[in-house]
Amino acid sequence: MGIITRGFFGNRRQKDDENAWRIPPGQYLERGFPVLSAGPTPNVDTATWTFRIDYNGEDLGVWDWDQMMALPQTDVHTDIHCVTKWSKLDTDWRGVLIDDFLADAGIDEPPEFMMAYSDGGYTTNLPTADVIDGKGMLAHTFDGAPLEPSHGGPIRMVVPHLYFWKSAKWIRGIRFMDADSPGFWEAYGYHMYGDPWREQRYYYD
Ligand SMILES: Nc1nc2c(c(=O)[nH]1)N[C@H]1C(S)=C(S)[C@@H](COP(=O)(O)O)O[C@H]1N2
Ligand SMILES: [Mo]
Repeated sequence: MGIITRGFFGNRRQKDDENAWRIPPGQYLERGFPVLSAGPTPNVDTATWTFRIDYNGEDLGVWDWDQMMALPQTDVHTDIHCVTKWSKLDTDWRGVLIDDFLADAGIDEPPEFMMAYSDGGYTTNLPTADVIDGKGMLAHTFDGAPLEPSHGGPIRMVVPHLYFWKSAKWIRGIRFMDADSPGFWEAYGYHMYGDPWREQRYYYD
């Protein structure tokens, strides 16, 4: 019993060392999946859910659940990093790339900035370049199962190369803007961009 236990933890430690290069500065390896929400979990019904892309209030595209599911579906295997210092390795997401929404709407040259907004009022700002070319998606499936409501189900944004607060849960739309503008946490002093590899946690980082 004692030998089996030691061997088991020994292997885990070795794997942790091999993966150390994947953990950005100031982060620790988390095996669970913490929930971080600024408010209560909204009850989002896929029967009435829509995803909207607009530019200064003018609609460029609107999809209901079935139309979203009819778009190309993409699997993404990636690491995620929360500003509260946990990193989780090897997460698996399935959903629709932002590229595929833009292609479906015929948007060739999107404006430079965007605000993602959610049921419940959460917002977060991103440069459009950081969600296109395969870098951002809407995910409805996590580790092969429907995304849990507490983690943003039925559908959330996932932009894994930035701190996870940029990955809006319960996403309802993205609004294109010509100039950058702070979202919810950014207005409270979080960084406007949020690159975990440069530790851009707070406004002046
Ligand atoms: N709508 C919404 N999206 C959100 C949040 C939130 O409070 N509301 N929290 C953000 C933060 S700070 C983080 S770290 C991640 C947490 O996602 P998780 O709860 O699935 O770990 O979601 C982000 N997206
Ligand atoms: Mo966070």
